[in-house]
Amino acid sequence: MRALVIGAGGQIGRALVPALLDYGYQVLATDIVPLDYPTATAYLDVLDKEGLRRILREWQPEAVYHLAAYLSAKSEMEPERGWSINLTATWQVFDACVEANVDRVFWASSIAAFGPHTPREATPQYPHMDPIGLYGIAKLTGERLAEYYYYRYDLDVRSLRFPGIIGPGYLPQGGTTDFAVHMFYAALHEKRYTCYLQPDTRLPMLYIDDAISGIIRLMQAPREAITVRGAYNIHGMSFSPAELVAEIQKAIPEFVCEYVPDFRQKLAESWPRSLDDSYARRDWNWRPQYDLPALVEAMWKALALHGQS
Ligand code: AKB
Repeated sequence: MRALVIGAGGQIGRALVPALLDYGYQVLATDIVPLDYPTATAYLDVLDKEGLRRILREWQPEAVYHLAAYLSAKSEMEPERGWSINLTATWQVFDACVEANVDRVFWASSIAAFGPHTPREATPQYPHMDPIGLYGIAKLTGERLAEYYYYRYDLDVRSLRFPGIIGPGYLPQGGTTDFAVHMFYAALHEKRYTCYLQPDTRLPMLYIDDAISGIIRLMQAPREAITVRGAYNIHGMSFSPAELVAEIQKAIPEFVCEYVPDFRQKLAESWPRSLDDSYARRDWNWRPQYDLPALVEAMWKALALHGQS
């Protein structure tokens, strides 16, 4: 199976490329940043439709993983660029994949596609969705577009509504859930952290290994099993900054966190606290492995391996 990964240098791509290689895929990893993987790599600006078409012609992948994104906070600061990367590029990827007869496409949606009138606890698969941030608006539109491409062009697009993703080895930038990764590094190095969300802001989160196994399971599922053509809800765990601080203090008691909320607070408060992921469980056997204590243990182990502690 030949796979093309677009946006391979980001938080998800860095974990997905090695996982696909382990599964025996032949992978071409692309990004605008230099990539260092034991596989073929190429420069690709996701907005360069001709470049994408050429890569699709030459590599002829069966599966495309489109991970290029401008996260929620960054999209508020650079709205035009955010819109282009999050929506125009997604549209172009779908279009180019139809032309190139790609068998399967994965792209990442987000919990940011929900809004203040969405039920925040056990958010259903098909609730009212009225995102207030530009990133979420683009993700919700992307979901509609994915379904449109499936019904109109028979493109087998699959997607997940990712919550915050926590993993070692990469400091995510430009998101609202980034604090959860940054806190680990700050606890190790500075023993203090200034959090831009209020202490009790509970959000859904996933350990990176669960995110990757979710993508792989979803993409390996038979076509007829996929009943959601927008994006699936998935849920792993929920926690607030204060709960994460308490968990980190079990290992580093001197760690202190102060709270100085900024514009990201409003985005976070419009997102779910937990999700009903029963469609994902039923359709392609979504089974996350990590709760908060397991995540924290995995992070300490992985950071020690990366020479961070
Ligand atoms: C963000 O915080 O912007 C992302 C997301 C929830 O999609 N992590």
